[in-house]
Amino acid sequence: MITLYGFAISNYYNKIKLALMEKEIAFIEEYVEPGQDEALLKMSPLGKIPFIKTTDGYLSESQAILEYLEDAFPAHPLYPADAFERAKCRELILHLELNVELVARRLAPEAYFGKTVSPEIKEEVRTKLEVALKGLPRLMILAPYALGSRFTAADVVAWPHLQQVSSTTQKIYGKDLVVEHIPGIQAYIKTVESRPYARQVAEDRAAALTEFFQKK
Ligand SMILES: N[C@@H](CCC(=O)N[C@@H](CS)C(=O)NCC(=O)O)C(=O)O
Repeated sequence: MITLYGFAISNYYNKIKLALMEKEIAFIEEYVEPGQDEALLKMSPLGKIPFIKTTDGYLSESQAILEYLEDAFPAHPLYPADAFERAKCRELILHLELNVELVARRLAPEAYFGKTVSPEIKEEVRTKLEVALKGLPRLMILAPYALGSRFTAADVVAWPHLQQVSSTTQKIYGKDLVVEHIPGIQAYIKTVESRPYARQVAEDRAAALTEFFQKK
């Protein structure tokens, strides 16, 4: 049995939760906030979430986790069988995480945590994000899924991250840069959410977000 640690407002947590569900792997969730507590650092070296517990030990970094799940539980594959298609799947995932999600994440302190991000950083992020988002339609097929007719690991990553970036850019720039630069993205999000497991993850996220903003 896998234990998934973290919380449901995290897009990285929801990436792994959706992968576990789509692959029909038995798991339990344990609520953990990121931090620098010694006990936490033994399980997740930088104190980040998500991380998982397996029969062999703890594992952090969502992409390492996703690929571990694919290797250890080959049923219900999330990666294409063909080597080049698998590489295209990884290419899109890297682009989404390195050039889009991580760039937009610099706005999170102001968007979600009541802090201020300087106008210079907002401008720099906007320029980088627009270049990265304009590249996505060159990689995403969106017919109906990210890479074509099959639901793959690329969807497990694109769905939570693009929603997060949409929400962040609406809060900081007053407009959704994802919708602006990726034609068809709203229909795509709806298609993913027509899948029962994605719907479940979305419902859990909405409940966690309500609780998070009530606490603030
Ligand atoms: N590269 C990491 C990113 C995970 C991440 O940034 N998680 C956030 C929550 S969404 C976190 O733990 N932040 C606390 C921190 O950065 O110290 C992964 O793919 O798992």
